[in-house]
Amino acid sequence: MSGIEEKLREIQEQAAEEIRRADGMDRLNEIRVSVLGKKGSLTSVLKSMKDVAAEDRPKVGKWVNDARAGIEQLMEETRMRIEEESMNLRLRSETVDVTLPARTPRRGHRHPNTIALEEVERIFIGMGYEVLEGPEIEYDEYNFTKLNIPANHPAKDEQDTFYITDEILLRTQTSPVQARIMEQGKLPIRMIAPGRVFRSDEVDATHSPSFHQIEGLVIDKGITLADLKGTLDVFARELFGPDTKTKFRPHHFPFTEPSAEMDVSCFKCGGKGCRFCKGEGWIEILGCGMVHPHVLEMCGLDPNEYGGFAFGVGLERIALLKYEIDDMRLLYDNDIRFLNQF
Ligand code: 2U9
Repeated sequence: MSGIEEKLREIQEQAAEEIRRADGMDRLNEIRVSVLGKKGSLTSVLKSMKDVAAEDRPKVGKWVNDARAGIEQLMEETRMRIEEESMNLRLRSETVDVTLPARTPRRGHRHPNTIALEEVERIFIGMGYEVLEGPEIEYDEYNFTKLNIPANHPAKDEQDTFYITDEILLRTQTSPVQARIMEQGKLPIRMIAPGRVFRSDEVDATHSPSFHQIEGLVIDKGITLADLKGTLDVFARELFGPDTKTKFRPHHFPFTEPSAEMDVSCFKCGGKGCRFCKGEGWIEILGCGMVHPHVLEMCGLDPNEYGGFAFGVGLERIALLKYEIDDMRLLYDNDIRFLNQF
């Protein structure tokens, strides 16, 4: 009997020593199995109870239970110690120093086309215009017919494009947006329509099969050529500086009558003539005119009651001029060294 008591003390002492030295939960579980498991040292003592005299069993049983309770308590305390230590370790290693300066993200910036577009939009919004958009894939009817360019008209040749079917094409101008707005019949109209347009052109320094236009349209009662000139004069001064002068040269467009092209005095030399304006003193900027009565009719308006003016400007042309870029292809190359400059 005293042999059992001795054995139990030994098991308890050895277990306690091992538990104290345990450095993690895995080791602690190993000890648990080796002492309290099915083939564990304490369990084998329990199994040998059958050899103990019946009158001694309660006492021996109590020793075994006490030893077991002692080991279990020590294990529980150790488990808590290990978990606390590993939590402290994690807290220390995962500390975030909130006083460190943040990593600065690489900022992108606006493309010269976008800068120019937003500048033009700002000017017209300031004069009470709406900015409206429409589909890039259009009906031939809206892109050409309603704009006074019937089948076989020579202007259709100049504006050759990509046809999807006989009736559906990639728009060659943003004018169909205005035609659609006129048809809705909500008057007066004061709008600009920016967007991508397409032409069957070869790529060179001044041409691309896809470029952008900004067209404008004003429709109301009593609109005159003076309104057109005054509006575009303000636009030119806002865009190129307060000393900018404008010049209107007669021109022809199928959708306006009369029509004109507008030049601005060279903002480099002030009109004296320099390399930038090729010695002219003037730079061609846009086309414009009074909306053709036939176009008004085809878009559902009575030309005796309503009239207005329209204009169209190439966005890339504005960007090239304003930022003194000499090749349109640079705008589409996506070379970050080029784009970073604006
Ligand atoms: C409607 C009626 C009239 C839009 C206009 C121009 C003159 C023009 C060109 C400038 C250079 C296009 O980008 S470019 O190639 N545009 O000269 N556009 S008047 O006239 C309209 C539009 C819609 C219903």
